[in-house]
Amino acid sequence: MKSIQRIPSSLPAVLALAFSLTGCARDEEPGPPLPPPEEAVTEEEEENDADEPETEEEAEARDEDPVDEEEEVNGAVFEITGDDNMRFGLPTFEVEPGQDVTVILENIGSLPKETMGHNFVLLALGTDVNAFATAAIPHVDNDYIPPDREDEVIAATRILGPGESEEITFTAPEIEGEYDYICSFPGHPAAGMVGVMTVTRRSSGE
Ligand SMILES: [Cu+2]
Repeated sequence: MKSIQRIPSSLPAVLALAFSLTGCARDEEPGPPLPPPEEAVTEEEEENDADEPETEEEAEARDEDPVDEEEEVNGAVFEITGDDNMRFGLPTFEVEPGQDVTVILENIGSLPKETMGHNFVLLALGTDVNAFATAAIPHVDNDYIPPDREDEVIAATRILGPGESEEITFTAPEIEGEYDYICSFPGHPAAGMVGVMTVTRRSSGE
């Protein structure tokens, strides 16, 4: 029998040679030329600074002005997501009495509408959320709004499937308070797909 010698007995010598070569290379190579590290400076910051200075008038108008000015009240937009975890992306928001409010609901989930659809249903003050949610269960054909309780709905979207969105506009109630909103898809309110819209007069100083 012949034994086959696979490993050169000179392995240590090879390693030593490699090592010494590396050492040589390190010492003698000048290294690749580095690209100039400049260039990445943004120009946006400067423009912001230019816009920044606020006139005294503007500052005063913002800080003071305790009087209710209708013009300031209008035009609030809220983007609310719904997801496969049965959560609203915006669990609370605040509006002023009589304000024009736009809500854009977007279903950012991927599960099918039939099993994980979402809507946004804003309920009148004092609505029994659990009772409403229970009553909604059989009404898939009405976007899970119980027809006999539509008077308890201030505003609502339809049920949205994945990737769908809907924008609704309504006038905030005149009465201050905390208004519940829910996704009335069966099981979702109980799972936590609820939120609160607070109606309050922000500008009342004290
Ligand atoms: Cu839902």
